[in-house]
Amino acid sequence: MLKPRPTLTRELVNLDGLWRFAIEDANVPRPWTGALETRLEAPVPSSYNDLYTDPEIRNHVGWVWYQRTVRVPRGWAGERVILRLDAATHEGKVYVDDVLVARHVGGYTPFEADITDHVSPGAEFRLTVGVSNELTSTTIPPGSISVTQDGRRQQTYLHDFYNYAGLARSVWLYSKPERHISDITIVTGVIGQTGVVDYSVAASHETTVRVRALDATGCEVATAEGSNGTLSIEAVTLWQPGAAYLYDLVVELLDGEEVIDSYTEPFGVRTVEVRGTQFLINGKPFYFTGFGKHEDTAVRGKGHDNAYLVHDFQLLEWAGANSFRTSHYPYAEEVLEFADRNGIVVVDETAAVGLNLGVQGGLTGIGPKPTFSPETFNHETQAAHAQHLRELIARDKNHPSVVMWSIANEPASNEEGAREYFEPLVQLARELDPTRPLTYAAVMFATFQNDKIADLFDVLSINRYYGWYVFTGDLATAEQYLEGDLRGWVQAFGKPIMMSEYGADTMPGQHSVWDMPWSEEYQQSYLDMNHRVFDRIEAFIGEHVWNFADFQTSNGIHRVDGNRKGVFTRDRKPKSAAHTLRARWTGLNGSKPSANETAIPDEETKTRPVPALEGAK
Ligand code: GCB
Repeated sequence: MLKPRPTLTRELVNLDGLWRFAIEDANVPRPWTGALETRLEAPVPSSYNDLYTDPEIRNHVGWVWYQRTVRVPRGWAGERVILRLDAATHEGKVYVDDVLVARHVGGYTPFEADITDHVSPGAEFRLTVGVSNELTSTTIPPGSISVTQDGRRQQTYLHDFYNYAGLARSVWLYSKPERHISDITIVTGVIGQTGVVDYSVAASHETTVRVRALDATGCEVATAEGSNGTLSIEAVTLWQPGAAYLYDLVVELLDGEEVIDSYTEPFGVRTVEVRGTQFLINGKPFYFTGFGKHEDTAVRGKGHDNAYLVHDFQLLEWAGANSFRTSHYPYAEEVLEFADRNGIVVVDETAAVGLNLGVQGGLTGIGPKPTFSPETFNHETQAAHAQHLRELIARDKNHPSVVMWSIANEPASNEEGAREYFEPLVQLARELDPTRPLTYAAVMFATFQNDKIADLFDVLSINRYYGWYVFTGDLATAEQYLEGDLRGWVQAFGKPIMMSEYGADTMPGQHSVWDMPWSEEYQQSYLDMNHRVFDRIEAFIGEHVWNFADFQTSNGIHRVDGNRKGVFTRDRKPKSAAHTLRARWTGLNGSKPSANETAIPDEETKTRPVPALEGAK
């Protein structure tokens, strides 16, 4: 799906700003038919949850309504007029005056409506958007809704981060010609010094397609005709981690010599490959350093904010991080474009977090019901998951920064039914994008002995909290178990392995000379312990600390105003651990620390179950 951009033939109006806002009111059954009766306004983009002091709004489960008037530019006669919402979390309904023009399920991917037949150039219309925050057993991510004794609806879910909702990304109105480009796919390769750029263009009508590749200075370096083809760029400058270089693909639809539509898609020339136990970018082994992140800031929740975008990337660079995972949902497109321009590598994840009833069983990992069954997560859930995968890949396929898809976070990959659930999704992802490796982040209960899906994937991504949730405060024992665990995976599957989560909650200002959980020193020692183990494992390809910054969660006795595993506070102040990481990562400079195999534990350490997890399926 093309991001709206102003071009020679397309114009773009940004609809961000303050919109009228109200939560659904049973007395106003059709709020889109007139002016929304409210004294509230909500900023777009922003989650709405933390804006107001009224708990009824924060705790509301169901639809909320946004409204504004929009004037269609008078010069758009004869053009198609399109409304584009970058996201409506988790479901959106869009009305132009009284007419429903779009409905979309899935909170983190864009959708559009062609509203040409409902509006007139030069005239205003009433734009009303309904957004629902409901999560059920057939949504991704999943959740469930219950009713309290006094009749209030309550939302619960199986993921840690707060269920922020609303219009957290931009809304656009744009024009495009009647005969237009509808999609572009770019896949790059390298032969010697030559960049090989396979492109394919989808268009609304059959007509001549011309493509031109421009280098970063705007000079034409290759050109071709036809809706599919290959461009060769001599003496190509590669897109490299830490050294981004972008070309532009200018795609034109022609009628004779007349350009009837034009669209420019930036791209980078790079290759990605898993070979043996290595992850190669441009044929060179790549070692991931960085974080699992969240889109999360005070007041605006998941609202996209360019100031935080720029600052977060500054902090990534400061810490020597070369990558991050979009845990646990697709991030705003601005984030990926910024990663493209700044040479930061991205593991791009779907919103499939919480497909695991085992987490309700606490550390036993035995949930009240099986995760995959007709009554729990079933074919309908899987169909929703497939749709999320399609929309993610359709949106992000041309970003050079994206080097791998993560299909899910911590699914119950150890339970019966996991293989039947995931195998078709893996197949779908490979059909949609044969070029990028696939992974999923494995939960603690999924071990190399009981996991049922790891062989389907290219990279093993492991979430582990030895020294935090288990062996709390005992880093010596944690170290042995971690090492046994990682070596077990490597031996069982022979694939590259990375740590997709490891971390310890930390209160800034809490200090101790002992191994005291929650202290800044403990977070540092915990990370050091993990790093010692990583550096002893040959097949190890990367480390993503959980989390970049503290973030808001649902209420719970494990959380103090949110999850405090951030290496930075929620307002981006470094905890001591930030300096620990900076010292290590700036020293590594993107390459793997030399493996030190001397401390291989005996066979027994690999297979000994973690006492706290004993009984886990
Ligand atoms: C996990 C989850 C992540 C949580 C984290 C934690 O395994 O993937 O979403 O926030 O643990 O801190 O408990």
